[in-house]
Parts: sequence; structure tokens; C-alpha cells
Amino acid sequence: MKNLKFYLPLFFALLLLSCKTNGSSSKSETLPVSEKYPPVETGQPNTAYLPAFAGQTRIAGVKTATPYEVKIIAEGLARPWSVVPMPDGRLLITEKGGTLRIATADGTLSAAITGTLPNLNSGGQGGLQGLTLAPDFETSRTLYFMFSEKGEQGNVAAVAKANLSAGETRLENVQVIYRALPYWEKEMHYGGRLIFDRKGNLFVATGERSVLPARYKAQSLDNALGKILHITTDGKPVAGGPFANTPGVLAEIYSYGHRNPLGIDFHPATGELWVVEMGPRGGDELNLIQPGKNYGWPTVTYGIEYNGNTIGEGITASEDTEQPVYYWDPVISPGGMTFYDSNIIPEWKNNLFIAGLSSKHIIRLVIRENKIVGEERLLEDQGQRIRDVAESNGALFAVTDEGRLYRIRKK
Ligand SMILES: [Ca+2]
Repeated sequence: MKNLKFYLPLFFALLLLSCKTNGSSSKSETLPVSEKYPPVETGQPNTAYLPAFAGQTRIAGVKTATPYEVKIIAEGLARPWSVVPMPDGRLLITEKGGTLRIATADGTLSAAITGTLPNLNSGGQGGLQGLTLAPDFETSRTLYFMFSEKGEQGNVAAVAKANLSAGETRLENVQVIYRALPYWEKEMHYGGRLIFDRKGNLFVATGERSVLPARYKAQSLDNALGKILHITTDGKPVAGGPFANTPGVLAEIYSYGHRNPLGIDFHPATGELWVVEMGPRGGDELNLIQPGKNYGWPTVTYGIEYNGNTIGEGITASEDTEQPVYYWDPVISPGGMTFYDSNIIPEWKNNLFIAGLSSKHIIRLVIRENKIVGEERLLEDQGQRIRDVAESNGALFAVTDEGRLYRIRKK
């Protein structure tokens, strides 16, 4: 931090340059935003680190021109974690303690859907977490989810499948298909989000469990911590993965060097996989996931320890690690995220919406050619820790730690 005096002016000069560049480039004239604003983040950064390229943080602000309404359509959810659109327009919501609820698009909640989640440990950051519906859900009623499971050697992020009972009251045939080993006692940094790809396999995001010895496991390939994994619905590695033929390496590893990835979605136009991960102090990251790549944690990061110390050698870039597309300092503490894949609000088409926990707002990012070109904050006046956000029929739905379900839709 002793170089702060030297780096801080440089940092702001670069920021200014980045705004100027974006404001005057011909590309910006094709943006579906009428005006550009100063960056939405005005707070003091925690670090003196410089971005690797202009626009990697504190991009120009944007404002949605289309009139939209924000409505709390339900309250009283018990620590909702995941909100997932159903094919019929309703929403399936997981609750941390191990229950689910179905909400109609106008917020009528079902009774709690129960079912045996064997050895669920909802302590700390754990519990029933991410959820995704099987591609044939309408006929099979099969869903896949992640939860933290207590075992004899500690806790583990587990992937399970189950069927929603005909009366939508229970989960049936619960079966764990995968465990992100090894076990650790600590009840933190499970990751916990999963998504189906177009071929019917699962991408699974796991965290590094927030203990120093496990932190470095994000860099080694003999374990499933701090990774994006690619597994079949039987929990086996998807064939042909980047490490399929590397001895001593888990064949299900798709990318590595992640801290606590909590949001995952495919870009609707490019089909590419994007992941947002919770960083330490000052290092939340949005990453574009490519097979076999190293995303740096904990040796390369834009964050610092909570006590202010550098992490490792304080390196933000290296040749063998991928740069985040975007990062936040101070942090937003990202939860879930969704791309907006609808024409109802045309200026939102293919934008990314990210739930902000500590920041208490939804982040809207405008993306052009895999670069962030605009940032906006929604629900900033609500004071809620946003845990997850999803899009259904052109409306956004968000759940909060305080138990609310929000709907944001065109007026
Ligand atoms: Ca990284």
C-alpha cells in the first residue's frame, strides 16, 4: 500500500482515459443507450491495482430508457437462494434451509416443498443452493440442484437430482450424483450454482472452501475445489474435456483458479459460458469461461486480504492466467446472474444482470464483443441483499436474503 500515492493518480488517469475512449469511439454510437454517464461506482477503491485494459472496471454508467416498474410480489421467503423460471411461467425458488417454493408470475407462493435432503448442512454459507431444471422437465419433472452435505470428514458441495412430485409438494427420488471433494470442516465458499448446456450435460461451479490450505487447491487439478466442472447427469466427467487425457487430473475439470463462483449463465447470442465469482476485498470478477484455462485465484487477483495485506505476491496479471472481463473494487459480492434473452425491453437484450449482496442492488452490464461497455444499478433504493436474479418472459425476478421476491418489468 506504500505505493498508493504513486499509483492512485495513474489509476484515475487511466479511468479518465477509459471513459474518454468509450465516449468517443465509433463503436459507442451503435450502443442502444441514448447517453453515457460517469461510472456508477464513485467509492474509494481498496487497492491501488491498475486494470489490465481500459474498461475492465468502472466503465461508463448507463441508464435504462424504457419505463419499467419494480414490485415486491412476495415476502416471507426463508433465505431464498435460487430463483429459476419454469416452462409454464412460474418460478421455482430454493430456500437455504432445504425447502423449495413455487411462485406464480404475480407472486402467489406455494407451501414449502419438502423432501429428504440427506445430511443437508445449512450452517454458515451452506444449504440448499443452485437449481436447474432438466431439459425434459415438463415430462420427467426432474430437477438438479446443489447443496452442502455433511459427511464424516466434514462438508462438501454435492450435486443431486430429484423429481418434483405430481402434486408439487415433495421432492422424490433424491439422489446425489456428484461430490466436489475433498471434504472440509469450514462451512464457507461452496460455490453452488449449476446449469445445463445444450447437449444435456451440467456445468457446476464450486468454491475453494475458504481455508488457506484449500485456497491453493483452486490451482491444483487433483481436486474439485475452486473449479468449473463439466459432468453428465450421472455425475461422470463429460468426455473430451480439456483434461480428459492428463494423468492425475480430475477429468471433469473445465476451468480452474476460481474463488467462490456464484453466478453462471450462457450468453444468449454467442453461447459462451460466463461466470461471476465473489472475490476477497476488492476482487469480485466476471469471467468468460474457456476450457482448460486458469482464472488465477489465489496467485493472481485484483483483491486483497480483508486485513489489507496483499494476497500472495500481489500479482494482478500473468501470462498463464486469464484476465477477468470485468472486476469490482469495492466489491459488489455477486450472487446469481442471468442474461436477458427477450425482446420485451429491447435495450436489455443480451445484457447481463447480476445479483449484488453487499452492494444491495442488481448490476446491469451492457456487453459488446465480450467487453463491458456500460454499467447500471437497479433496486438501489431497496436496501436488500440480492441473492439471485432470473429472467422469465421478459421480466426480471430477484430474491433477497430478507425474503422478498421482486418483479421488474416493462411498464
Ligand atoms: Ca481471476
